[in-house]
Amino acid sequence: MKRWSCVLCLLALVSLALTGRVSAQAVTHPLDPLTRLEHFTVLEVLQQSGKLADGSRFTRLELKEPDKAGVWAWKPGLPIARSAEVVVAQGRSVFEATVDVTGKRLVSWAERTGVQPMWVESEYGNEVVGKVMKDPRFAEALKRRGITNSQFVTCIATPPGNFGEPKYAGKRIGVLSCRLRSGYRNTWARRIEGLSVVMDMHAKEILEFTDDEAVPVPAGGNDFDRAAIGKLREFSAPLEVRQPNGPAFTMDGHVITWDRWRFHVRPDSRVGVIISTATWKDGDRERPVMYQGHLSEIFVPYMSAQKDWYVRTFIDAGEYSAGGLADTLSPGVDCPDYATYIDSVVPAGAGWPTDKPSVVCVFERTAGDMIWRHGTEGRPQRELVVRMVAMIGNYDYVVDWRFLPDGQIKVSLGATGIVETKMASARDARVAGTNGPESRADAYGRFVEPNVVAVNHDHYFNFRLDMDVDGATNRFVRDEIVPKTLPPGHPRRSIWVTETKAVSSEQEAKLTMDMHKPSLWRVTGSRQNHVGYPASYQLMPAHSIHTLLTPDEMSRQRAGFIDHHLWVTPYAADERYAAGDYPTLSTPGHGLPAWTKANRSIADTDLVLWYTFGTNHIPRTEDWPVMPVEHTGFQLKPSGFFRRSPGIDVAPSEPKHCCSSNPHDTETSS
Ligand SMILES: [Cu+2]
Repeated sequence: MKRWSCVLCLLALVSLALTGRVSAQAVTHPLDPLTRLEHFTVLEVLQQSGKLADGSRFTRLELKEPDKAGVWAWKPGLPIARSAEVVVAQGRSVFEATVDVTGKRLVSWAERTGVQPMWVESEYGNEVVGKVMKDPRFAEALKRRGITNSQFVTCIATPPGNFGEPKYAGKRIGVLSCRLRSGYRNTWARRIEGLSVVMDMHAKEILEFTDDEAVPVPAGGNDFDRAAIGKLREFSAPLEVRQPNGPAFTMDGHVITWDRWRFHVRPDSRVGVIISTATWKDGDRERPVMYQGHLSEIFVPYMSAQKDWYVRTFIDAGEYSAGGLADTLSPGVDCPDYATYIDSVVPAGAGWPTDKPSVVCVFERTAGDMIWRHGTEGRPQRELVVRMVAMIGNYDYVVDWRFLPDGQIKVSLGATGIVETKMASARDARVAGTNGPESRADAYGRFVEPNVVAVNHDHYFNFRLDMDVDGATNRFVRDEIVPKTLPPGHPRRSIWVTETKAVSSEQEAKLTMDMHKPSLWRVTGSRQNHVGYPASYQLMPAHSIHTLLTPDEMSRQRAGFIDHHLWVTPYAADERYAAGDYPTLSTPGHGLPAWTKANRSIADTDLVLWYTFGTNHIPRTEDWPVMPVEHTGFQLKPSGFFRRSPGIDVAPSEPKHCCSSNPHDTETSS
């Protein structure tokens, strides 16, 4: 029996090595994503229940996670019960359903009132968009801009947020965004500017049509593909990272084991990728660190007051991820060519399972750094990366979960893609010698071309971190770093000391970084280390910002999670998205602000950290026409979790090309 299972293991490994790909075909863990077959089972159950109507739109069809305690207790070989959570929009109504996939039956079907479903792909080009494009006012607007053929124009409808205008209350409002597509691949700098059209996506009516200033579309030429760039510069020698014996991690279904780490990876249509049951093997014990971690929400408000621009306050993950937040990754571009890929299945608008290949890649890397060194002793750094890239309109977000041999988990978030640009009017245009050194538009963005302004904006990200440090019962503590003055006569006047404070309620745990009042944020478990400290993990922020939008700004209220860098809540299975389940055209206060109103206790319980970080993006000419990846992020760092430096026993690497510092010496050294 044992021998057979080993043979199967080997076959699985060989097939992984040959294909470098994991597809959701077999269920081997309770958190595995729904397979294509299971997806069909859900559709069949819903169809047979008679709940579906013509034109039902699916905005979610995913695994409904089993009970958390059951997942921790689960062992290979034990039965796995499968369920699905489904959100279906029918006309103006939203229904939430739970389907028992194993038992093939509908468990629940309930209408969720007062919310709007996620924007689905078919709405971008909804027939009301076609209606606008056939409207004589549209032809006139194009004509004013010197465009005689609307065939060369592409328009989409997107949700404009919610600014509390009573006439739009409860309506499914879309605003038009058009670009000239003739001649160039990159149409982002070819916006039809000054045209503001509001549409009712359900009634298929044009509610408002304003054509302000007819700003000409720039002649173009912002392509960045190889053909457009011309001669490419090459480095004089190749640089390769190779893994001739394959990766040092194993993938058993969706469970990855690497070094001391073991965790589960699951693609998810809304948040891209979910890391679950992360444990560290400490001797014979598998010590839990984190039950689950994932991106929870994104908020990108633009800083232009102009009529067709102020609506740009995107709550991206919750508004736009219906087709799957994660984009397909390209080997050699998005991930090293030796990476392993994970495929996903996402529901198309009509619910049909759609394969989305290679949405997550897993690979090891080394950048020539060290885990530690002293004198001639040291150990090479190496890390395991789980990557997904979300492409949302013009922007691409690279989300890396990085596992290190010293017990750290780092999350890097890289923003790249194309900055959103506004076509500058004649008054605004930066034409040398005509408008002086500063133009009116400079306050709202930076010129990247004489007629093109890249508009200022923020990027905020919220991550949900369900920490389980040595088990589910945890405590959140702050180590405040406070100055201490010393008594008269002491040669030193002051030092600083730490004061550790347990934080016991949700209100107390709404924290904002302040360089003048620094503190460490830690989650402690019930286990004590050899010197009596509770084993803990620290959430360590990196660079971030705090919002400058005023509290009465409705877009800020709709993305209320940006009010604090950190929120801590008691675990609740249905609290997953920082701006609430339905941020599309939402009213203020959903998600974290609503949940924490009850001021629940977070003392000695199962707790969840919600970390918000962000950047003010003042675009540079170097961000144009395509932006080099800008990284930010955070880390989860062991603190008192290990009795000594956890990277101490990593084996040193054997130098392969010893002692040759001169490239001309290679002959003698090899
Ligand atoms: Cu940006």
